[in-house]
Amino acid sequence: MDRTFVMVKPDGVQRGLVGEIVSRLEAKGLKMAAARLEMMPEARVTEQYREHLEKPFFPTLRQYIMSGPCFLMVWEGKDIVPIVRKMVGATNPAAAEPGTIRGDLALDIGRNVIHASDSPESAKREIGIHFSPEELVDYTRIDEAVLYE
Ligand code: D4T
Repeated sequence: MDRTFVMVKPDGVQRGLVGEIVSRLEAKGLKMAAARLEMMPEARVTEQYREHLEKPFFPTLRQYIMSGPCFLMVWEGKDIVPIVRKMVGATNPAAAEPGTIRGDLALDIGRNVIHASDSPESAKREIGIHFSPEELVDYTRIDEAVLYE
């Protein structure tokens, strides 16, 4: 099974969207492997967004991510990285298709509710930043036998 890192950002937590987002991923048939609500420390914000450190929007992005609690998760499923990116929708909610999380639940690129890893390599890196191996729970979902061919 493949894994991805998903995070409900502070605007999503404050707006009470954690349940809606978890529901969509669960209903798809994906399996939650870890979850934690926390104020993300600056060192991990910097590590998470290291490709954006020099971008003009980085200081406001860091401030936004540290403005309140985030809900961090690891999810599992076959080909999960592109599947979850599709469910999340375009970075700018104004361009995100209806039916996607950002298309349905967000308006502004600087308040786009959710993060999901963009490649299997990023997923591995991001899971390693935020979770220790012992925090990843290994179990079988009762419907796995009917979810996959
Ligand atoms: P994240 O990483 O938050 O899931 O978003 P994406 O993977 O969809 O998009 P990204 O890495 O290009 O952007 C990271 C993060 O920065 C914010 N952002 C981005 C912003 O505030 N202004 C901008 O112009 C861009 C490009 C939104 C997401």
